[in-house]
Amino acid sequence: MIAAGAGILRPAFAQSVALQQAPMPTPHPKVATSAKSTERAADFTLRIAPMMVELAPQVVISTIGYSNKVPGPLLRMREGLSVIVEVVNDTDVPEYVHWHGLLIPSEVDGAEEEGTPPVPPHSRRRYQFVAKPAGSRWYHSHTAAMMDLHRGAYTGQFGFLMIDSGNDPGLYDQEVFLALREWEPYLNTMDQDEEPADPNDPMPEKPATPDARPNGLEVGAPLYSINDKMLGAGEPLRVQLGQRVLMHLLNASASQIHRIALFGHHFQVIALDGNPVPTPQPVDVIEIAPGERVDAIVEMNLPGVWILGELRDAARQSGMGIVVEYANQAQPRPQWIPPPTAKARWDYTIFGKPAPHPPPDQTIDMVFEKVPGGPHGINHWLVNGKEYPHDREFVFRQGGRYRLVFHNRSDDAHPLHMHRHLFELVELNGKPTAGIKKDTVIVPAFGRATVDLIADQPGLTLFHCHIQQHMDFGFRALFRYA
Ligand SMILES: [Cu+2]
Repeated sequence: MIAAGAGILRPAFAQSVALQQAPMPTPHPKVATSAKSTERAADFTLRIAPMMVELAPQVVISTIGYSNKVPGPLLRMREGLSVIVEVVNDTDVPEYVHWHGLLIPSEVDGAEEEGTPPVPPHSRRRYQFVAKPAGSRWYHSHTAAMMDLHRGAYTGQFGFLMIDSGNDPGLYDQEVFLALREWEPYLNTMDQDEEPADPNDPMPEKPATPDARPNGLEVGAPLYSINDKMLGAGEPLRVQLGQRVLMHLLNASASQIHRIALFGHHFQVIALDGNPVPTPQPVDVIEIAPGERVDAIVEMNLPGVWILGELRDAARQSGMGIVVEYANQAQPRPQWIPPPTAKARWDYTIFGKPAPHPPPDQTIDMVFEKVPGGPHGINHWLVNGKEYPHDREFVFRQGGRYRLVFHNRSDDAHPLHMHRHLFELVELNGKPTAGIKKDTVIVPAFGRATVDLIADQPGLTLFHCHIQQHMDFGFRALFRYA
């Protein structure tokens, strides 16, 4: 279990606990009788199968998960080593497991668009790759869901994947893994996670005349959890005064951006998407979009019983939170006190550094637009005026430096993800920055983000919005190498 209480790992024991969590390789007859007699045993096995999740007493949902755990087993591996993950698919449909944030070939990346073979129904497939780069990665289903809200990212098929470099300074007393999730999705016309637009936002991509067409159906959810428990239903995160707690936050949601706070405590953000930031900074609120990870250290210096939770009351009261309990506290009820609004804005650029970027070899503009309420009443999405696949429109030359300019001409924020590559933030809504390496970036409503990328991973490369419905309905593009 990686439920908060059970998942608290002291650094000295982290490795051994992780090994327990990651099942030992299981020999399978098929493998043993394979023509390749030299084939080595898998380092990890994941079994995709239907399962039940008890989110709270008498709140039990049915989903598909990995090895009967939500999140799936923690896969902890050493940077630079070759690993084999054997995936057994005990369902009736083909599946893909995507290794999010890893720099690995298209054949094993886990995306149909890139040509990765599926894990066939009631069969198995081995993914073998070299674990890199170090940091907080994750794995999840990359199957299209379309109108089926029981497939792909709507299921419990997600888990943490940590790549250790061996030079982790370990300046913390506890390490916890917190995955944010919603459950039982349904279609509605509300966009649940949208904060009202800040009038101070520059909105450089806002059109002169607003789109008057009615919005289509979005994916909402009635239930939320951190890992597999709703707020108050799981073990609290038990801490002691003066401890430094390293939190690995992951937004494993299919549809919602989340904002998280813990009254009276600061999150010292040390890494974004698993990559150390040039300027670690304390913040009161962490904003995290589907696909993103934030690593932060929290110094426990305000004894009490607190709620680490979503800023939106509706989401928090429907489960998005976890109790943080200091030792020896008599206080019975966990307290939620929202952070001061003025401090609640999230800005990636504060974690960067001022530095010039080398000029790119080529600048690629990508314009994103919404077609409200298309077929099935679902919004469709255009990249440069077209839906997927953009055949041969985006071509990298190996070794080239590319500047991608994301123009978001829609009223939603989108977490844009590039497979198999890291990019460096250059500018966000006109604010320059450098040194922040990510694989997923939120482009605010009517906003603009610019990133630089070195094309050093030959092979088909999928780019998409990490909101499952947006990806399924057009918000995707395939990059190829010349
Ligand atoms: Cu999107």
